[in-house]
Amino acid sequence: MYTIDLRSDTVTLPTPAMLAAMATAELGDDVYGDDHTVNRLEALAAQRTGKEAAVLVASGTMGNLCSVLAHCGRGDEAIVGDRCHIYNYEAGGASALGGVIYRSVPTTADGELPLAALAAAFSPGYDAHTAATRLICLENTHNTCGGVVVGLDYMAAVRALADERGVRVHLDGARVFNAAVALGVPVDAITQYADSVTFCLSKGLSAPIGSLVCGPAEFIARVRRARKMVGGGMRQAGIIAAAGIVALEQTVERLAEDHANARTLAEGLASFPQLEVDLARVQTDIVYFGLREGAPDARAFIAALRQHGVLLGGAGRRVRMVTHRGIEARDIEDALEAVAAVLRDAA
Ligand code: TLP
Repeated sequence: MYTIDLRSDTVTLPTPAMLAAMATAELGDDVYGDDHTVNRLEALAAQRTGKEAAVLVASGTMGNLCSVLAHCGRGDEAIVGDRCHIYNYEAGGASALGGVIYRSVPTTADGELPLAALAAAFSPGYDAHTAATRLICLENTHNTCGGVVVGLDYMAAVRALADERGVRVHLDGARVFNAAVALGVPVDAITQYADSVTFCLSKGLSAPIGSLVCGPAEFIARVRRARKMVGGGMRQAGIIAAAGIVALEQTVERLAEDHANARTLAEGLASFPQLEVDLARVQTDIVYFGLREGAPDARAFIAALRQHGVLLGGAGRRVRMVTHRGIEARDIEDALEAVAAVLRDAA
């Protein structure tokens, strides 16, 4: 039985062009700044995101951690959305390692932190009781809101608020290229509103490992120090960077196929009365859906679909399917047939 792996776009394998580039990459010791392939990738990432500099890190989590550590000192506050990845799924890194306080504000279904809630979350700054607010973290696309694209007008409004209050904006752009493709804009049209951005090479862009943090040069120097502190100074990292360059040069436009497949998948899922799909929020490669009464709970649903060779994630009564380069239109049809069979058996 062949497997249709819809757990995440992180399961993508490197393309043949990536493997070829890795095999012939010019390498050096990157901690000395000698790996020209890493240097080329960092320059390309900075250029694409419209930032002065960039640094390669092992993962999105490491990129966000080092960014927050570079923006905030011990006892400083970072405002985060209550549904964001940094706050929920990164092991509280900046609190644990940097003494940074996360102040969470509610997240709308569109992945936004309401401006009034953001403004109210700032500490007054003049009071000896309060920690100083230094940073706002946004996420685009917003994963747990369904991979929704956070709009440019909203990003601009947050930028304006941050400037008015003298704080920085960090964008968790793990899937910011999905947002750019969905909006039909170059990625710097989004990243221009953030001081710093982390994006991932190892999700829909199909590279095996790696994320980039991009921002002002003096900030990136602090990120490099934080990266070293958490053990992320890599040596002949050009092996990874070579695949990353191919990812940026060859796989960005392809994300539109993942979005189209996700849409077909979501529309198919929406035809089952036992499933609850918010089609308006299926905008990129992620499809979250609810399991209504009459459907099994997530654990049973996931186990039953596994018997049909379909893998997905989720908990409680909410599950997630993600499309990616390993998924073709035919796989979507087969996955929908498997879902139909599982729901029939459960009835
Ligand atoms: N997300 C993973 C899981 O951790 C949930 C996934 O499969 O979606 N920011 C966002 C918005 C993310 O979705 C992720 C990964 C990260 C950061 C962390 O990236 P990695 O896994 O490279 O540390």
